[in-house]
Amino acid sequence: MCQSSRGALIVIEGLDRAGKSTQHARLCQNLESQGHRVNRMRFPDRTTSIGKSIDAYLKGESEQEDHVVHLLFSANRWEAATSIRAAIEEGITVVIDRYYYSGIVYSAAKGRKDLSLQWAREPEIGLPRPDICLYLDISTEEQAKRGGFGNEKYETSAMQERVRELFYKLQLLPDGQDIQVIDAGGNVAGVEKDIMERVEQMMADTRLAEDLRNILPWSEMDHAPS
Ligand code: FDM
Ligand code: MG
Repeated sequence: MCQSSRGALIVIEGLDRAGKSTQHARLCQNLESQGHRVNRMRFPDRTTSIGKSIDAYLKGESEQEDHVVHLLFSANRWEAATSIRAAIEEGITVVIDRYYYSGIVYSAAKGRKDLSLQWAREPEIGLPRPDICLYLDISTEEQAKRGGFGNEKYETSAMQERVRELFYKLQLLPDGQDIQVIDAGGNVAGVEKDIMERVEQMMADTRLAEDLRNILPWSEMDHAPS
């Protein structure tokens, strides 16, 4: 099924409780059972020293200025960028749970004038650009039904509401051309099938014959609202 020798870069995004971890695991298994070599990743990667600072911040164990923590999240992707590219060049498909989309919207959701979506996106420019971003969409009601949030920094309904709005806004900006919205309100098997179909479609796409792209400034992207 894979049309080219390089691997694909696939991102799963969404609000907390959308089922990202479950679908991430299933997608990886499904790709492996089709014969793909797969690297599983997630951001933040809490195992590195930058990741440990992020972890302490999210757990409320340390304070960070908003721009500083934003740049730590970005640096946490940059420290993985070389290995992502190397894997993909080697023919391995990299499947990531959260990426720069979360990076942009969660920071901008703090609502600071000096931390806009645009500002938040700048440090991401030059990172490997996903071939597809599957955005797992659930309603506020469904999110509430799935049980309470945890105790981490951003797990409040006010923050989730702003994050939801900004994920929608991002879909209307040039990044939207990389995003496919998945209705994640249904049962796990149905969502899994929807995701697989879109990934197979993307892999059949000739884009995979080209080299992996980089994240570009908005001004250099086609504006194609999805
Ligand atoms: N998050 C995640 C960010 O604020 N910026 C980022 O760049 C990334 C990758 O961290 F609230 C937020 C999103 C979430 C929190 O993520 C921890 P996990 O997936 O729950 O570990
Ligand atoms: Mg979480």
